[in-house]
Amino acid sequence: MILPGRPRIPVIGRKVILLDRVDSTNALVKQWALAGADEGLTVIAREQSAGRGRLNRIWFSPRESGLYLSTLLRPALTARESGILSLMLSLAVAKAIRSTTRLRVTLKWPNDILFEGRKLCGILVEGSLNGGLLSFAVAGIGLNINQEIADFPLGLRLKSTSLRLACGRPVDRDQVTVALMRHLNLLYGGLHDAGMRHKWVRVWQQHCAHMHQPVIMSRGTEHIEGLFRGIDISGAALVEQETGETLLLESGEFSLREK
Ligand code: BT5
Repeated sequence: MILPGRPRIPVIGRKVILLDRVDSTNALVKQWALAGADEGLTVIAREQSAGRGRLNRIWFSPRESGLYLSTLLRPALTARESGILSLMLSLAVAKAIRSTTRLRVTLKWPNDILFEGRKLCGILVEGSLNGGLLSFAVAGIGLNINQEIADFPLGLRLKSTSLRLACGRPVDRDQVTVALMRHLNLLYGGLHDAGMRHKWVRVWQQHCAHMHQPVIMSRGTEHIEGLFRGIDISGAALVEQETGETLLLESGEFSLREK
């Protein structure tokens, strides 16, 4: 039986473009999205010269040793619901890592994948809105695969890792990529299934590196302190303040509070 909203054929990766070098796979997919490209278009590059994170930060993207992938999604979501995409991508990456290497990663809100507290993968979802609805989203994944510690710039060495460092052996990038596409498709098929989304929230929270820990959230110039109590069904963070009131934060920066 095919459930409503579940694609019969895999959507993500219907068309895959492999590039030797590009400035940013997200930037390129965004250009094609604006030109009307179909959902599922996926770009993978061996190297990025201007890989980007959130807020114009840089994603260090050396040749061959990482996976730099962006895919075009055109889900029927409102702006408010679009945070579910980061959540879905994080779970797909965690599952792909688990199935290919047996490693158990942890998740940091909103978009980081960690191993033993070090960043292994970053996710960047860039959406385009049309009247409060998402007209498309570019889902970018940067996963460190075969870097050695000396391959990272000094400023990243203490806080980054790769699958190779975590497993103690080189890891096959193609195998991880294939597993990732499979898990992305499986999860994307459940995007409009409320039961699935609740399950994703539960699984995300089980993998969360900082459940019930004191955190400081920054939103613009505002700083909000409280206990991290999990996420809602749109991926927004629930932060319980000292007053007992729980705030819902859809975006923002986040750090763990020193104890
Ligand atoms: C992210 O941003 O973590 C999202 C990164 C998304 C990268 C992918 S690669 C494919 C696609 N195309 C793109 O151009 N981008 C996406 P953010 O949460 O803002 O974190 C950025 C921060 O992570 C930087 O300021 C560094 O501190 C750190 N960082 C940069 N490169 C890293 C790396 N390779 N490994 C670990 N940490 C890194």
